[in-house]
Amino acid sequence: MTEKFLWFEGIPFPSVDYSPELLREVQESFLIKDEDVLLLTFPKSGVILKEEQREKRREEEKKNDTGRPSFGTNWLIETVCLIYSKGDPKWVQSEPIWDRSPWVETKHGYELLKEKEGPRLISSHLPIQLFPKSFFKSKAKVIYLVRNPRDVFVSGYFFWKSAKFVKRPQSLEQYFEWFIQGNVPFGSWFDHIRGWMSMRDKENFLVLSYEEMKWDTRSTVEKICQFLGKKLEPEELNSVLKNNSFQVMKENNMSNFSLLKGQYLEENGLLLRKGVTGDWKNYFTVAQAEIFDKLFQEKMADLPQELFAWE
Ligand code: PPS
Repeated sequence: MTEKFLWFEGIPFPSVDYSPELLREVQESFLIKDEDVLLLTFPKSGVILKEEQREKRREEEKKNDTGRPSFGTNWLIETVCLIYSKGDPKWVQSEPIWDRSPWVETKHGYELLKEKEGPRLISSHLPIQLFPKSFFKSKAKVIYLVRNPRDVFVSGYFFWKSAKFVKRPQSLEQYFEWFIQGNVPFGSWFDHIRGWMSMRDKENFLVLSYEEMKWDTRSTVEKICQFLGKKLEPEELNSVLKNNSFQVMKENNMSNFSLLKGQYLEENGLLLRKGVTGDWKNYFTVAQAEIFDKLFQEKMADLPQELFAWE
């Protein structure tokens, strides 16, 4: 394992399963088909939260303080797989998550996807400028998931420091510097979001958030079903909700990254760490919170602020 980054077009990538040649080939030659479904995120991410949704959330929290699950890339993949299997968990329990919805930018995923027949689920952390060019002429549906970047930062710190295929942060302070400079895997969170948000008004583009999913999982799954044109019976929907929960997914070896321990991850490496929103408050200093707020204002001021209503 090489604990460093692979730099491509000014962006740091993991050093294992990625190469400059492949990243270029994916961008120039990979063919996205109209029937594909693309699940896109900045790593460790989790929408658009309107006032009525916030109100609903407050009511929900009053009723139910049970720590319902919150959304990350892999939660989205698991959820879509369960929607495709109508809530039957056999598929998610028998095939690794990275084979069910392969990462197009990895060697493993790229090879698998080239061979896959029919409508494909495709995952990616690529920023928009490196995404396969064929997508921009296709009708493929995209679900783009966002999460409070402060929580993305904390989640990323704990994950990457246990990973054997990236330059590992030595401290939270160091990772904070890297994060605000965009020197973390897949680059700047701000640039990633700004790039992909330019697509937000297209009808084949659905923006969701980790926060929305946590506060109203059922409605969010229903929204995904509607977007994908999938109809679930009530008991099928209940089974999706049961099997995509934090606890069930944490115990599913096909989804919890335990298969990566040893070669790629330290024994203490966890994909499903806490699964909550607002954990950043346990880690940011007052000074860091101020620096982050200022940077957020500078970088995102021209985007509609209701896109980022996660507090
Ligand atoms: S990756 O490796 O970048 O693709 O990671 P990603 O899946 O985007 O993000 C990992 C965070 O998502 C949380 N997660 C979940 N939360 C709730 N429920 C479920 N089912 C779930 N699956 C993944 C995971 O716990 C990570 O967040 P933190 O804050 O670290 O717990």
